[in-house]
Amino acid sequence: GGICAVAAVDLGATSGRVMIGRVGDGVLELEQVARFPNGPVQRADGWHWDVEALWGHVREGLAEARRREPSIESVGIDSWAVDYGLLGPDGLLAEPFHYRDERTARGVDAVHAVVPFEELYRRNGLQFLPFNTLYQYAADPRVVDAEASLLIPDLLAARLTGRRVAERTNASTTGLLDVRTGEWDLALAEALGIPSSVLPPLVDPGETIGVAGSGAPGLPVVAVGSHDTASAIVAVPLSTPHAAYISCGTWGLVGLELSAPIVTDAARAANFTNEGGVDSRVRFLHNVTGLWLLSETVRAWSEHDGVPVDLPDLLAEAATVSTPARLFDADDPSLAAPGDMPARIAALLGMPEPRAEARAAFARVIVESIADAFARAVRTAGDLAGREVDVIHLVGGGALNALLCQATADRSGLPVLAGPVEATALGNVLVQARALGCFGGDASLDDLRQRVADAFPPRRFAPRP
Ligand code: LFR
Repeated sequence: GGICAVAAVDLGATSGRVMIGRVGDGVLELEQVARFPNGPVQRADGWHWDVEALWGHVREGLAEARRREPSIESVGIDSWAVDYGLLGPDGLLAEPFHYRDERTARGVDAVHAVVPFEELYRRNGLQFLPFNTLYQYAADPRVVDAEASLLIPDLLAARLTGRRVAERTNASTTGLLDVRTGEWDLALAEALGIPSSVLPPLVDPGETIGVAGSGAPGLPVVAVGSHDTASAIVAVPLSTPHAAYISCGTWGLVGLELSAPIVTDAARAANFTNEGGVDSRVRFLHNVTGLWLLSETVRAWSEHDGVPVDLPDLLAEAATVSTPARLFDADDPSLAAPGDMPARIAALLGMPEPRAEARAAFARVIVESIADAFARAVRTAGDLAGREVDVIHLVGGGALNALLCQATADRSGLPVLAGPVEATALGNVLVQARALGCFGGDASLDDLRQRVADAFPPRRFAPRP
């Protein structure tokens, strides 16, 4: 058969990229066309995303992708979750906030005063994260003036196509979807003072959102798992029915794929979430603070030194020091906001900030602390779901970090199968390709994952005693 080509836009919290995906018989390939930095930008009223810059990069990336591969048939967009842009008649009412902006704390109190967390959890099935969209709305007076609120991938899709929709996997992270029906919980929205008119019609991965005008003229925009984690889980080459996954980038999303949500008291107490997956699967997982701890630490040291500190070099050196005796809780809320990361970690460890010669040992403590939190979350997921987990698949940028993969195997006592690194972009590509009919007939998630396993055999880390 022939080869299908699609374009995937994948925006992460620290970088974004545009890729060409090629899919056919025995073929699954990515070609990176553009890669650009992303991150929080500080404005007078707090941390924001520079969505205009992102939009510029996306447009240029798509144009370049089509120059290189004129047969591209569609485009799919994914990004981090929860953040939104409010739209009025002339476009954005304001620059979108970054979920790490502290204003959300006010929203938490306001929401819980109306609907206690226990009840929220029963309704939306989400772990408590202070930046879940419903808390952000409660801290954002402009939501009542908006015509619509669109999550980041939907915002870009609307710029391309003119259509305002809410892709369902990402919508599940707002806190306003009913965990049982997957539909907007309009009664909850009303109780919280969020006009139902701002909540756009829901679409599922695989549906065509519309055809792009300027930006990518004539190209259909296909909904994918527009929550980056939903796309990543599509491309986890799950090797056993009892496999756990860790999607490790800025965050480490640790959990299981289920066919029905778990909203028990125990799941709530363990702060496990039931996010919506592609093909109506449930992403039962816990957010562990992931590579953010390393990237923010390296950023602080680079600023301090006035020259960039190289992360791969640092990790290579960290691998040579002995396993630290003391760890910190990677989930500690004090580590969420940008800035000052080495100082905050040192405070948790009850020690002074490391001098230059102790940086590798400090990086080792960070890696081991992340691995420890990963291992605990895998255990908890298995306990809550009544599954004997037998292997961990670690995908995303973290799969490049051999020290982290080995430490996760050692601390969990389970084999870690690392890769693919570009799981999110692959999941995006595969869902588009399936929608285009490139697989001739219907392909199940198992079929898609088999293609990933064939094209990107994972690297195995066996647990050491
Ligand atoms: C990962 C991710 C997580 C979400 C966090 C904030 O990139 O999408 O799944 O909890 O970012 O949106």
